[in-house]
Amino acid sequence: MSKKDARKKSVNAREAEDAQPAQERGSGGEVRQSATGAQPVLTTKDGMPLHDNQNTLRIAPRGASELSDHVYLDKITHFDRERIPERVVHARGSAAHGYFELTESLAQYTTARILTEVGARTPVFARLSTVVGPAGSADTVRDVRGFAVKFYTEEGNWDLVGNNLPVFFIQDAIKFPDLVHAAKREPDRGFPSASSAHDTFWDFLSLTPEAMHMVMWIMSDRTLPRSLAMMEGFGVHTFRLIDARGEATFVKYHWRPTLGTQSLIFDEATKLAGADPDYHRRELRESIEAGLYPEWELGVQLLSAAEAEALLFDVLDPTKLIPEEIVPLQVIGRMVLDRNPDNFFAEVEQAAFCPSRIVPGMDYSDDPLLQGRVQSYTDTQVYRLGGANFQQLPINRPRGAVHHYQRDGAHQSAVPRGRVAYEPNSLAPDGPRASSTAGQRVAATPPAAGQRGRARSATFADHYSQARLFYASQTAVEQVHLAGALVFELAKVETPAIRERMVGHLRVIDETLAQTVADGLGLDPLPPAAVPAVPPLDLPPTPTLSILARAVPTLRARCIGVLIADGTDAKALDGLLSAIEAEGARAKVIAPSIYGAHVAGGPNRQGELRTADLHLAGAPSVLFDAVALVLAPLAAAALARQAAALDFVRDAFAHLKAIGASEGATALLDAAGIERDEFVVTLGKPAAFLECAKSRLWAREPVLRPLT
Ligand code: HDE
Repeated sequence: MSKKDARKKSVNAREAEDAQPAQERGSGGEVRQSATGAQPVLTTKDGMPLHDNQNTLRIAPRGASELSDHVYLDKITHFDRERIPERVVHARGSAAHGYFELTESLAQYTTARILTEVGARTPVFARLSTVVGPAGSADTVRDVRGFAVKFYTEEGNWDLVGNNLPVFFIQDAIKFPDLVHAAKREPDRGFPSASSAHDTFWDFLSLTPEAMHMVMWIMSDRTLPRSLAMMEGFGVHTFRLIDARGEATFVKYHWRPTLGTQSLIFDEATKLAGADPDYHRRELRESIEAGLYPEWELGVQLLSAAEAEALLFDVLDPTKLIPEEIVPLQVIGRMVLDRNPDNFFAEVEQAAFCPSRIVPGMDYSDDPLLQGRVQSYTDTQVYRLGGANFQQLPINRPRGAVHHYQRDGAHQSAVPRGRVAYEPNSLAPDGPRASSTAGQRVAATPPAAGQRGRARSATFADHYSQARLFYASQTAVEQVHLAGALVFELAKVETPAIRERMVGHLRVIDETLAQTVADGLGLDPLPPAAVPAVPPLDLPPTPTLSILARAVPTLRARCIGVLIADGTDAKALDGLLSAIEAEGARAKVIAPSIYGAHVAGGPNRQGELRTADLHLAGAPSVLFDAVALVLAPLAAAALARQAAALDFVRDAFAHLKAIGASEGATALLDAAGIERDEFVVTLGKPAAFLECAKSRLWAREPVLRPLT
């Protein structure tokens, strides 16, 4: 089929689709559709069937509109109220339904059925978000990611509302509004929209030593996840599990992706934000549609109060983690996301996560940040979702029974029966009552000792030891990235004193890091080191904090961009596509035309048209984990003059990706100035290319992106 025929065919198909409902023309020539009988009749919100959805009621065809047009009013007054306030933080998120399956029982520690019934599957809804940017901002900006999971258990909903980093910026909830105001758009100018690289953020951090551990995490590659399905999740705080005797065990939660943790390179992430601002959201949706279900293991760290007491750090301090070498991680279950939302607003926007939501057998700890969160989330939902009945929305509704005496309020959609709306009562002997056996009980812990007051525990005072631990646990490549991120961010800060205060903190964390950042900024001499409240410790590094130390090369759920053009060898193309599929990866075929390219030597006939998934101009190589150029010499020579093709190859090289090239592609590689290294592989044997495509060639980086 020629390109012209293909185009004609698809236009005809579109017309056929359009023609589904019966069509007629209105007096202005506009298309009016009416139900054929097979379709439901369009109605107002009150259910009144409509005969015209295109024209307002007018006193004459050219006269004024009538205010009594209730059909118009029904439509427009609803439209005027379509938006609700976006979340004050974590405004941009993507979500999916799925299930949690318990594989190991924690019956020794808790009565919670979700953590004791091995094999039981509990429905979940998980929302993964950025923190700082507004709802319409790009997915791949440098930011912490929210990791919120709602478990619809039989004993009520349990919300585990975590992040993709195990620690937080601050130790006390009262500082949260300041942190967020500092990170968000500056109030006088309304920018930057989704970026931490500005004065107010670093001003606040530079005056907040407790944030230094988190600063190391946010400047690491963790804040540039390659995919939502390739990031870890953490409950951050220490929670409690409660056993049948009411005794408590401390617990920390940790999600580990089965696809491995992988990050983008900063330049790649920045270009992706323009190439596809919905990169993560689109991939989540498409992978679930394709049956590649994102999956995580749930691990727990368990410790008694006595074990917690013996640790070097306070378990109530959310700026600290417990290394897995000290308290091992036990895997107890898995979460699989296997269903996309049907409606983004009704489900993703209206989902209300609240850390206050726990089930019997669980309790909070006295972590002062967690205590503040328990209040804040319910409060924000009442405001954001317009009233006290937000738990009745389908996405928030518990799956088990709900019986209480709370009544009325905006958007009440239940119809409670009877005259009794109070307790105790004698008029409703069958009414709900609290249960000493089934009900949630708090941990029987001794009261905390000390004087009442606005105070911070002395056990929270060490702000640098774990920052040092994190930095020391990174591979050399990751340390360079971290220093580069600090240089980038601090170079965007306009106030020299802020930069200098930050470098002063870095000096306490690692002198070499501080010097590298100072060199990168051109800051000489080094500013004085910050003065820590307590002397920092040198803790043994742990590979569990590094991404690259534990990276397992894989192609699972990765995506390879395959560039073809007229004359591409069909056999080579087919061989490559099946090899990619066999590795569990996805391939996207890119061509200079969206209708595809005429390949050579195809099984059917010469010149067969192979369709493309993407147009070259709209498919920069940042969208892919590796690229293949399956090109004939003539096509390669033509592409060698086109910016989109040159950028495609140059960016793939600069982002340390494997480039598979057919012999015919030489002209394009040469024009792009590609040095032939071990990750520029001939496509004669796709296996060799695919082996490289499982990771990045870090050795390329020092020359391409020197830090100073
Ligand atoms: Fe949140 N946070 N937060 N937060 N947070 C919100 O709740 C808040 C904190 C987290 O996908 C808000 O519904 C306070 C830590 C996630 O809908 C708000 C404090 C962690 C989400 C709120 C914190 C988180 C939120 C905004 C300090 C990781 C998105 C809208 C005491 C453990 C949930 C909303 C979703 C959202 C308050 C700190 C994670 C305002 C007061 C620490 C994943 O209630």
